[in-house]
Amino acid sequence: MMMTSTAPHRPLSVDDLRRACVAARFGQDIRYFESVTSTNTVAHQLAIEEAAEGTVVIAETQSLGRGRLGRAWASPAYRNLYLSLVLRPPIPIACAPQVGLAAGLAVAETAREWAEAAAIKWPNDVLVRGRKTAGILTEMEAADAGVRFIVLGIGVNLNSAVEDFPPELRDKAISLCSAAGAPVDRVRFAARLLSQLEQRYDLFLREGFAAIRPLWEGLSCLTGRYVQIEDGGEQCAGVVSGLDGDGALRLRQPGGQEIRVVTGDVTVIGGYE
Ligand code: BT5
Repeated sequence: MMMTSTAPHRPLSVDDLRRACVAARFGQDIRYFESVTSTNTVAHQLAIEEAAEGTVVIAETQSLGRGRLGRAWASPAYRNLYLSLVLRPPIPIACAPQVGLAAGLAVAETAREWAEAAAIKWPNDVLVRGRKTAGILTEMEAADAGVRFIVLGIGVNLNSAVEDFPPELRDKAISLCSAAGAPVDRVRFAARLLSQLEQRYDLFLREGFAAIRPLWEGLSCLTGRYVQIEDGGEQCAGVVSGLDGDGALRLRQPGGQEIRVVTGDVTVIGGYE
């Protein structure tokens, strides 16, 4: 049964989610809201007020859900997951993007439990058949040379029907429900996601990005593809050869030389077929 936009609004049972997270660090403290501007804004404020690592903010909808560079994140109510997590990794600032990559791995791994075709698009989108099902926004607060805290914002389209998205996203976005052909239990998904995030974050802290990298590359949908990258008005193109040791994307340019890309938006030339 496919859900449509006329399906009844059913709030997420936060008590069930708390019970599912009882033995874990992530989700020990869950703050649940009907509506916020952005779960990242709420989590950022909590982090400033010394909220513990693993504190989670979840909202049923966001009036100002955001992506990178001030872009908007469409947040239809009661269908999906809009979640932010407070992290306090004892790492230098330069390693902060690796936390986002480790989180992207966890989101993709969780999504694959519902839709096997889910894959990661660098830096940390999750796509199913070339359409975006999840996005991650990593916002960091620095203290001297280190990280004071990171707010990891994760949006996952779980039960949105095509018509729940704004028109300009209808051929670019997809929910796991549409991909898998069955509604997704939001509490079960959120509990699995928090558990997987904790596992991959702990692996990263214990063994470094070297332990995340091969797992991440195994789920990448870009390796071997010809891509164009746009970063603040600058462009480059080449065939993706993989991830560098620090999480930068490696590109082989038409002339043969390899370059590293640290930030930017990737477009696959010729699509994903
Ligand atoms: C991202 O940015 O993909 C990061 C999105 C993070 C959203 C979460 S929700 C919980 C937390 N609170 C927040 O306020 N944010 C985080 P970026 O790579 O810049 O991609 C943004 C682009 O994705 C937009 O410009 C649209 O093209 C597309 N988009 C917007 N909403 C979408 C949706 N629901 N599903 C798929 N694509 C979407």
